[in-house]
Amino acid sequence: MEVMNCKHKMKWWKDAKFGMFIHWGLYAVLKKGEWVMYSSKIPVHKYEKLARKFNPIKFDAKQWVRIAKNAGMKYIVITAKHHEGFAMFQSKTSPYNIVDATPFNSDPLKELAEECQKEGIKLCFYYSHVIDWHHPDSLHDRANNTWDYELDKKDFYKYWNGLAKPQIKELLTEYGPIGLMWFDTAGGLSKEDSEEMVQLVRSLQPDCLINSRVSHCPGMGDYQSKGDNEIPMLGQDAREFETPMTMNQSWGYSDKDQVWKTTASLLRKLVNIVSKGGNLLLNVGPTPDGEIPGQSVERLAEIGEWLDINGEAFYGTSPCPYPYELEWGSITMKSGYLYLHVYSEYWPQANLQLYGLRNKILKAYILSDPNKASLEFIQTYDSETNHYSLSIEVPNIAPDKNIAVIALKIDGEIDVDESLTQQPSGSIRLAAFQSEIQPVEASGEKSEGSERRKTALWHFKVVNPGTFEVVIVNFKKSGAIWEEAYQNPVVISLAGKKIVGKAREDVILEDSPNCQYPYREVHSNIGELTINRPGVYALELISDMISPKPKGTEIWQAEAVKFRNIKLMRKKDI
Ligand code: H79
Repeated sequence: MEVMNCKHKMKWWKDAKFGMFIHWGLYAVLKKGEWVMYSSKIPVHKYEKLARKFNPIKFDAKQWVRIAKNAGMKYIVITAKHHEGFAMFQSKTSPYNIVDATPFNSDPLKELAEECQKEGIKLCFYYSHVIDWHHPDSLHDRANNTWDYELDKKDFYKYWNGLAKPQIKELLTEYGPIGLMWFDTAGGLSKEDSEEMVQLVRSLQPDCLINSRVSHCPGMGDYQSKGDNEIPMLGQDAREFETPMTMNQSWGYSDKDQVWKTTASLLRKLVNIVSKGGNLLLNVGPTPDGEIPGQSVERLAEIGEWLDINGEAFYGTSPCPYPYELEWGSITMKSGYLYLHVYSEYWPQANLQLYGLRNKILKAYILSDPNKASLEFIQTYDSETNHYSLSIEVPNIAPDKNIAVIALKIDGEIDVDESLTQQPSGSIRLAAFQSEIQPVEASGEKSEGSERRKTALWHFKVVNPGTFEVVIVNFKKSGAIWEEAYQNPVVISLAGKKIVGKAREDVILEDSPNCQYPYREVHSNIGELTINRPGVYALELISDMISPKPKGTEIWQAEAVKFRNIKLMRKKDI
């Protein structure tokens, strides 16, 4: 019963796919993002004075909700209280709130609640339940206000019972039905206290969802919040997930930060996340006047235009049925349909090829074509290699400047070859999390002084043999030192051959659909390997950078360099 109930209440969120995150608080006045109080160690008595300057007369709930709705977003998560401790709602628990402490003298969350209700958008609240730099007793495991308060004088439960819990109660009783409570940075919170918070939310609004960041203990809440700006690999998460993401590099309004992702880049990330079974919670940071920045509004409108045309391949879809990411884009599906989202830069000259689809195709067409004109296609099967192949004839020019969707009407339930298979272009992608990991000794290779050194093993199917360039893909955090991560050469063995190479920063991708600030995608060319005939092969990697799956949520983005996958790029015939 409990399980069914749980599935049912997740449905709106599962189908929604796309939500708006809003970071708005007193910090907007200083225009330096939401961490400014901490980074500049601003004393409480001084920071409190910002409230007198906070008068967002241009705030218009109707307009905000319209911007979200036109973008194709189905829910809004707004910061009711961020780490600064200021309540952006009328709170009886503390006068440090937007109604009692500012000249604005009005409750924006009330207005948003009414407008969202009218427009069919789910309103959700972010609440910083552990970090609170204003309250003398809040206690986090690392980010505390130590310039005003002494850590050893703190009585955490004074904060927990005196502010956090009562404010949660206000938020869940005064604003109608709330879709989701979004918690953040639970560092140091005990399992019992996290569970108490979960129970409190459940007791007040049983249908309200809770994100996993309510606790640092793995598996809590209703779905997995990925790390800030983290996009997982296809199949990596056993639970439903959501990526919170910025459009520039900041959450709260910042006048300095003008590093905006393009609409094309945002759309690729959106489709990529949805094809992996996740949701995107895309952030805007309104100005101190109460306006969503124009750069955000423009991009959101363009995303909305794309979704107006291609929404069928997006809302209510299931993730890609393959165990590997496609090189030309992403796949989503619905009963009876497979949708191929082809990024315009990978639009093929004549034919789009897909391996491993066993279903008979009844019709192929471009989703944006109002006539749904049929595209020609050929399906083949090679019994010797047990290999299915599909080739679709497509127009020479991509029918969409961002992402063109090819709809495939299929016969029966989706049925694909789920083995790791080489892709039609010849390349092979092996994701870090898909490998079997062993201590290095097991492979007979001597450890070279690094405790972290491990062996990873993959098995995969090769259809077109040849000579391959071996590339290791990593994400590197801005400011990280590469050599500290890769202290030793990597060793790769395949088909009886072995290469030993130093992983270097050979190619840095400025814009990857999987990676963004504060990380960049780095490719390292290790060397060449030849595979002589089709078949199933094993590849073994020995490296310092192989780690078992991370537990819990990576809010702090602790890893300087993350090993992501190995790519074998087919260069020539044998
Ligand atoms: O609300 C947004 C962030 O403020 C919050 N999560 C998203 C959704 C968040 N809380 N903690 N963190 C993010 C990680 C903090 C990283 C930090 Fe820093 C590194 C804090 C201090 C050093 C970044 C760099 C912020 C200040 C300097």
